[in-house]
Amino acid sequence: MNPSCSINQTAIWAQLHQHQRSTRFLHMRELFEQDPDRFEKMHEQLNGLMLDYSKNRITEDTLNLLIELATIADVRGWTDKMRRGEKINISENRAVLHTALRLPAEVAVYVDNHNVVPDIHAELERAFTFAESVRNGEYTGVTGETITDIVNIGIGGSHLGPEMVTLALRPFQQPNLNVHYVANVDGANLMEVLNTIKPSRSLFIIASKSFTTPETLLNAQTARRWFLQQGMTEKDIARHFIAISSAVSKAQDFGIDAQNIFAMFDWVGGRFSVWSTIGLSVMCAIGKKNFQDFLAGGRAMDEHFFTAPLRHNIPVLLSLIGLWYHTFYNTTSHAIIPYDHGLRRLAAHLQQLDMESNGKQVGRYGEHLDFDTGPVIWGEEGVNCQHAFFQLLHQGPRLISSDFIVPINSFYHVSTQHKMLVANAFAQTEALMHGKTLAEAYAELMHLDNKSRDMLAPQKVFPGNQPSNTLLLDEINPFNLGMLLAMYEHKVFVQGIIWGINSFDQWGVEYGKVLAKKIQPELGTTGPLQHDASTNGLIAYFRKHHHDTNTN
Ligand code: G6Q
Repeated sequence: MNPSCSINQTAIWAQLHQHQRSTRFLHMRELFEQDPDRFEKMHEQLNGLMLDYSKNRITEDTLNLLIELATIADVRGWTDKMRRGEKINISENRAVLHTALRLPAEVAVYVDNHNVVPDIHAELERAFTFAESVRNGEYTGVTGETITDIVNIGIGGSHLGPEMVTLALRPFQQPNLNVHYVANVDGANLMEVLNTIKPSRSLFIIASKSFTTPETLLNAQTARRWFLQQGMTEKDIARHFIAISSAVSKAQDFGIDAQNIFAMFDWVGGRFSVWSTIGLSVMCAIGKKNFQDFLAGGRAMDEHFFTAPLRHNIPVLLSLIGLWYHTFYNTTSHAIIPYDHGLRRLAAHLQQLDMESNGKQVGRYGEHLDFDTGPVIWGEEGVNCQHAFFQLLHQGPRLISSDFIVPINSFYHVSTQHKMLVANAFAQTEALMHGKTLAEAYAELMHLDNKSRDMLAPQKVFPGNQPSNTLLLDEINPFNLGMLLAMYEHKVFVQGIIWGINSFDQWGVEYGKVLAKKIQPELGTTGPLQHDASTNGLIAYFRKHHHDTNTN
């Protein structure tokens, strides 16, 4: 497609709008009744992962049109550019190479004529060696005690991915090693961790690609001060504080020993960085072999994404179906519902991955995009959410798509509970799709008098036709989790390509940061304020009522 031609000016775009108008009253119930093979035709499998996308408001024609859209948007061409290391993050003039992080050592990928794969492996090996020495007790604190607590201080991409993966892979975790995550600059986050750990047995990982993120640096300084207040010395810091960063000299300025700084690369965005040394806390938790399996899972999904035909390509299908709703049905949100306690932070990770990547209304060349793009991603673990927001999904007025993520086996020997969990997941997707008609509701209320039936029956109607994808995983293990995360990365990428968005920058995060820098000193002074009346009022109210408890 010619860069000057926006995707919404193409004929296929108009055809999709027309197709939506002509199919929007189709009920999925009918689609299933008409075609008993619908599941057979609309599911895909890759290793231990199976995607059932049959419960969507789509027909074979819809898929054909969407695939044509992907072809016209040159999804294949952009994918090749990404994997070859071309600088597709145009606004920051950077390559986008999270897929290279998952490559075997013998493959070469060049950025500015330099093969980056040996660098990746050298740094990963350093991190693995370090993690193993912590795990096997060789790396001790200054007193010779083993490390029992790892505190990862980082935010955004330097937090969400590692925390989510660590929680998800708890059954693979070393039992005598606790991994804590501190992201929020709200002191409660840090203090709640510090109150439970012993400095001589703790290792702080300062995870910051830029090493300039104010929240992370302040938390790191507070942790360091606490460490010294507990009777440790400046000299001990080198043993108990390490860093992951692409700004090595800044980490050194902070006081971190050069040999304890693990490098990150310019061409990995924070939200894609869990596969890199940013995953050091995960490596400490689950060990080298498991982390390598996690990378292998990501690589298996990459291979599938790069080579499978679009019609059978799992990330592409998810992407196109999502885009069908967001752009052509104008839906605003998409729910992520993992039926797995370990995946309870998955929605938070995907929120960042998706919303920071595609929450944009300006295209990669600076043009305004005159159509709906990135959805609001939200979600919660099942079954808990059934007792909370599912009411709105079943009977609310909005079309909301969801992904149900369900492991077939649990690591805990709780088969009875697990079957109840899975039954609930399947039941929800069935109910959301099928719904209940007024006639069916009346039929269920035969025992009541007419007046009560007239009052109750409409309230018991479920419109149904609410779409969902179901992803079944054999179990949540490192390999399958790697496939799952890489799948979502590619899903987001494909949508960004079709919408014409640069999914790899995040200018929207900057403005608030600049204003916070201005407001922070104003909170502690009495000088004049020059914001809008609301912001002035809030600052003045804070000044009046805040009790300064600073011990800095
Ligand atoms: C992610 C974003 C952002 C980033 C954090 C932390 O893609 O870039 O969430 O990860 O702002 O940045 P640092 O790692 O540089 O501290």
